[in-house]
Amino acid sequence: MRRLDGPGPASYLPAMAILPILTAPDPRLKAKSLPVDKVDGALRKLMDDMLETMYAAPGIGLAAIQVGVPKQVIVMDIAREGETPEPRYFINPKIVAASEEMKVAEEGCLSLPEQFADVERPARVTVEFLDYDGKARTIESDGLLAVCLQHEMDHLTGVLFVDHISKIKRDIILRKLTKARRLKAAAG
Ligand code: K1U
Ligand code: ZN
Repeated sequence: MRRLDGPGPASYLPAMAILPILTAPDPRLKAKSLPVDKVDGALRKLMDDMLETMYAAPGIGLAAIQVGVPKQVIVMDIAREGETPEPRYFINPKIVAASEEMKVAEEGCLSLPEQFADVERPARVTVEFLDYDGKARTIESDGLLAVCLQHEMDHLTGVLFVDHISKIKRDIILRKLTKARRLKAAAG
C-alpha cells in the first residue's frame, strides 16, 4: 500500500493503477483464461485496476487477459456519457442460455485499436457468474449488454471479434495493426 496524501486512515488505501493493454497480434491474447478459485482482496484490486484502465482507455468492457492476466475476470460499464456510472464485475462467467434469434452489431476492441466490424451473435444470453463480493448471480441480457458480455467472454477463450468475420476482412485489420505497431516502434 502507498500513501496518497497526508496521514490518516484514508491515506493508506491502495492507489488504483492504469495497466498497459495488450494489442493484437500479441500471442497472449490467444491464451485460455483459468477459473478464479478465490475472490479475495488481491482479485478485487485487479478488478479495480481493470476498471480504472477501462475508463481511461476509454472502453465499455475489459477482460483480464487484455492486461496480461489469464484469469476468468471481466469488468464492464455500458452507461452512456452523462449517465450515472454502473460498473459491473463478472468472475467465472458461463453462458447458460442463448436465444436462437441472432443480431448484427458493430464491435470495437481495445486490443484492436481503431478497428471496427459488424459481428453476428445471439441477441440475448443468460450468464451465471460471481460478482465483486464472490456472490453467485445470474443475469439475462440483451442489446449492448449482451453484445459486450459475449465479446468479453470470447476474450477468456482467446477469441477476438475478428475471428467472427471473413478471413479477408480479418487479414486487412491485422495487417493494419502490424503496420501501426511497426511505425510506432520506428518512431521510438
Ligand atoms: O476491448 C474490449 O473488449 C472493450 C470493447 C468492448 C466492446 C465494444 C463494442 C462492442 C463490443 C464490445 C470496447 O470498449 S471498444 C471501445 C468502445 O466501444 C467505446 C469507447 C468509448 C465509448 C463508447 C464505446
Ligand atoms: Zn475486446
